Amino acid sequence: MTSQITESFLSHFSTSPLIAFAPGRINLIGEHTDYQEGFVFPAAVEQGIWAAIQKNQTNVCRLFSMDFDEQYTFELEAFSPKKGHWATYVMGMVALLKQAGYPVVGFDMVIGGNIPVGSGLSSSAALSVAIGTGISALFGFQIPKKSIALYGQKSEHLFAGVKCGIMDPYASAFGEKGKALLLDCRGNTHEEIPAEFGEYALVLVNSKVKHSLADSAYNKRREACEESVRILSASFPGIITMRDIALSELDQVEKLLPVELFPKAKHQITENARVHQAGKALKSGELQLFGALLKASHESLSKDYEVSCAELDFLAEASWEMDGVLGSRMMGGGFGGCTINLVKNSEIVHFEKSMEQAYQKKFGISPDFIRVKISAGASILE
Ligand code: GAF
Repeated sequence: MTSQITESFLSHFSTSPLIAFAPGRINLIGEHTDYQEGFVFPAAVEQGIWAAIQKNQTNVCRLFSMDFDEQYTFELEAFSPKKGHWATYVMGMVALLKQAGYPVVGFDMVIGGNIPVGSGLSSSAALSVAIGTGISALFGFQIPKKSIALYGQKSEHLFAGVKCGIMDPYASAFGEKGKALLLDCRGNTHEEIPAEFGEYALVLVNSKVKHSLADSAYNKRREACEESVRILSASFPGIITMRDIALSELDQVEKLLPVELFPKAKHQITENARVHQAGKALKSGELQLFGALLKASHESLSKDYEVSCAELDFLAEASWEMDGVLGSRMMGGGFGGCTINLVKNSEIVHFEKSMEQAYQKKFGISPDFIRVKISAGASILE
């Protein structure tokens, strides 16, 4: 991919670029908890976004997207990022960097990647992190990784309209080969835990669906949590987010919240507990327990948090029934995208064949399978 990006850059701009790479991410467990300052357990993957970049001695940014085969140019003195266009991610990052006082001047950029579209591996976060990493290196800004992740999150809020948490850009920026990041989304610090699964491996099944309500439902879940915190703070003084409620307080929470809010709060409280249990299980090699936690997470996301869909439920449930599968759950924001499955190496071929047949029969869609390799975070390629 690196050589294709370089070639494309040379053919469009005829100078030698610097190349930044930022990976997509998976999430082992801890879903929809990041925006409530909770705990998540993501890791970077080998697929990602490449951004080739070079100064152009003007006040204009000239962009080319290999995926869209499209050019886009904007003036640094007057530009307005608009929702829904790939160039918005570049303009969004530039706008935030300029606002923070970084003296960005004109550059040329070619963007390309190999993250399957709609797979839920978070190509948009990888895109922002690749752009931020590239700009930082090109102009010698030395922007800390955490700031790049935070700008990526803010850009998504402001210009894509999704009130996402920090997990995706953080994992893209901080990923480590062979390690998952147990991330505390209050203060944004992490512990690296070796992602060793012995005779098992992680396989993603891409449902190839993305239901249209995803973005608005995502923001609504966030609002429901904020409403619960407002109600609960009368009885739990000092709480800031759902992360401040312990598992042992669940019964009390049930008495205080209206019936429509309690299941959402329950997911937050139990999912944070599951992340810690999963971290311990992975450290001690208790893979059966780890798999059981994946299943419990899916059930909670589907029944209580209501962010799954028929396709994801079908894939997870079919997986639970199969020999050689320790666990399975929907991954990411939901309403489509992938399930993540822990499958015995010797059973992967059988697993993929059976899932393909069953899913095709039920939904008329042939799913994609991605065997995941946990890889390093963003970098400048030599
Ligand atoms: C999306 C968001 F971008 C993340 O911040 C996170 O909330 C995730 O959905 C759900 O865990 O990927």
